[in-house]
Amino acid sequence: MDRRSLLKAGVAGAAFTAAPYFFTRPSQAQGKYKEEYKLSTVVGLPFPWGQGGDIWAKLVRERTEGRINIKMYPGVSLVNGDQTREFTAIRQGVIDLAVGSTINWSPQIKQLNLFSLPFLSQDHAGLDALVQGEVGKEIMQLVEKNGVVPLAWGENGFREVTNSKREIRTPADMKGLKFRVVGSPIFNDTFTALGANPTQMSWADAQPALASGAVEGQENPLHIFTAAKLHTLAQKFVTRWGYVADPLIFVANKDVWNSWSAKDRDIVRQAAIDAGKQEIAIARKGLTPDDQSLVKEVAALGVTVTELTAAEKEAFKQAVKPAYDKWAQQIGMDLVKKAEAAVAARKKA
Ligand code: X2X
Repeated sequence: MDRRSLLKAGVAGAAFTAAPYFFTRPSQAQGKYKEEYKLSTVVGLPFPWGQGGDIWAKLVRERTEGRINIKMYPGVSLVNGDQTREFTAIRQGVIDLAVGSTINWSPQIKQLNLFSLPFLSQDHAGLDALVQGEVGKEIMQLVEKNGVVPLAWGENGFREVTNSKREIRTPADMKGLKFRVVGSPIFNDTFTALGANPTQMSWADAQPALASGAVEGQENPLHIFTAAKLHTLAQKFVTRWGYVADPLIFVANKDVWNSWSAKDRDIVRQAAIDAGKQEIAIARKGLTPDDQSLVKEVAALGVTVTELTAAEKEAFKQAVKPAYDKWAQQIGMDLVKKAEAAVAARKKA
């Protein structure tokens, strides 16, 4: 073959192999599986959240007999630690699968701020009433409408306020304290309403900022407190105000989802549901009325743990009302009213 015919054959070959790409895109074609699927989480194995991701990956590997191989990428490393970009990256296919917090995806889906309305969900029964009822269904539909396939619920947990300076028992105790808050502006508004001084930053940046004293406090579930050893980052005071609980959502990128057989989709969905249930149980361990072992564990670290009376909680609730009302409007009053009614009608344990 001379050069010219070689070239022709090459071009023809390229055109032939490229053709299916234009029609179906290899990553979307059913039956074409990747060697590895990337699963994003913010925190890893020592945390209930990371365990949820790990359980999901293991169940899928077992039940698909290795057809679907999931690798976990904690620290939101696929988006360089910027958790507020995670949802967009899932939609775009940079991330195949994720177990993500409603807080981190709320910049893209404003209704997810519902769970960050201060003092809305109140207790585990209230949170269950939200996610397992009409409200949860509507939220899942919104995730789907935003281009990502929702599969199951998990839970990060009730976010307790901690700091290095003093015991917090009243809103006045928060005055002037510098807090790291998560990446949704509702947290700025809530902490500002309490007279505190909030700064938004990623979880990755939060830890050095606490260590250096650049910020004095933060809010996160107690499992995050112990697993991240926040007492070693000067956090000596914890107040259990239970103002916000962030659910987690197990999701898949749409093209990845469509590339799997119906049978494998069923397996992945059911595995997410099973992993989510297990993860929620892990996230609540030591924080239920009959088992307060995690609270004791935190106290045993030399940390002052403050429990609030109903009246003391009410004072915080009143103080944050401007932030609640402002964000209720942004989220949509229909959804907020539904959520308030669901919580009010909850079955108390
Ligand atoms: O950044 C946080 O505080 C964390 C880990 O709880 C979330 O990702 C919402």
